[in-house]
Amino acid sequence: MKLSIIGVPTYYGCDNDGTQYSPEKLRNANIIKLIKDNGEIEVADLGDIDVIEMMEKDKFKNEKNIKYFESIYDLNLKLSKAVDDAMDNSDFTLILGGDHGIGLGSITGASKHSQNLGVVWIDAHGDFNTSATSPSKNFHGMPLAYLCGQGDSRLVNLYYEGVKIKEENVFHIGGRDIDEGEQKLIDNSKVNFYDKKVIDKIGLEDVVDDIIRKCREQELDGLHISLDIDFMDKFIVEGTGTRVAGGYTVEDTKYILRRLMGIGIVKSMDFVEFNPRLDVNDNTLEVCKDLLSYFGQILKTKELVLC
Ligand SMILES: [Mn+2]
Repeated sequence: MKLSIIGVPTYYGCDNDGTQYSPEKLRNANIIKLIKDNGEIEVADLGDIDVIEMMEKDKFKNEKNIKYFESIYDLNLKLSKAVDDAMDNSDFTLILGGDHGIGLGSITGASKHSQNLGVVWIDAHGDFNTSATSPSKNFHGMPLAYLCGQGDSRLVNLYYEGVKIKEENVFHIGGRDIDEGEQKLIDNSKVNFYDKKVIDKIGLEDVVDDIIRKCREQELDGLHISLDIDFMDKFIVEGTGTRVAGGYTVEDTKYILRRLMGIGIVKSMDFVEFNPRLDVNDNTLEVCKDLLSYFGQILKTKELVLC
């Protein structure tokens, strides 16, 4: 098993200083060693994407509807290529954000490695705004819509011409803070949307069962997991910028990862929105370490009989 790791030190998509320190903080906390554990995984740390720095006063300079547009466009283009190349040379690629705006580049790169890619977006927020519906104009609330072909054609056609992911191949889990215009876009889409109401009603187990069944029915040959740590409850993850009550536990998150990775088509994953500057006593760092170490254990388990 060969694992590639790419860091994306940016906060431009959330406009909340601190997420750019996440890759460094995680590396310094020895997450590569934690993932490797007994050495069965060969890890290639490919370093960080080079992010163009922008001044705060220039954030709306050339695009009034998306903050820090130039840097966001550039880093996602570089990330698309980096993930595409990494996936050529490894079995699994892990992308460490940064804010969730990096999902555009990581999934664009991953989309080159499947005929029919699925995406599981684990998040308290929809991330399905376009620049027209977004109240904040922060790009981290938008990447999923652009990946599905909505909004500004410069971002939709990033890296290569065309829509990157079919709406019906998107599985969103954990939504509980959705903007009004965004909800309309979701309702009018074919995205599979398992929000808090659905999860409370049928439970996480049935949600994951449903996703796995659809992966088979729709004959997906690749699955990308995009994990925003704000999926977890606000009291569990102090070190993230947009915390929402009524969230889920570390065990819930591990359960989803274990089940999904068990079906054998997951080849890439984002780990985003950890903000070391907001963390209290490294509590959230410990949560991240626990999750990434668990992720390493799943990677090492060759034969999973979990579905
Ligand atoms: Mn998100």
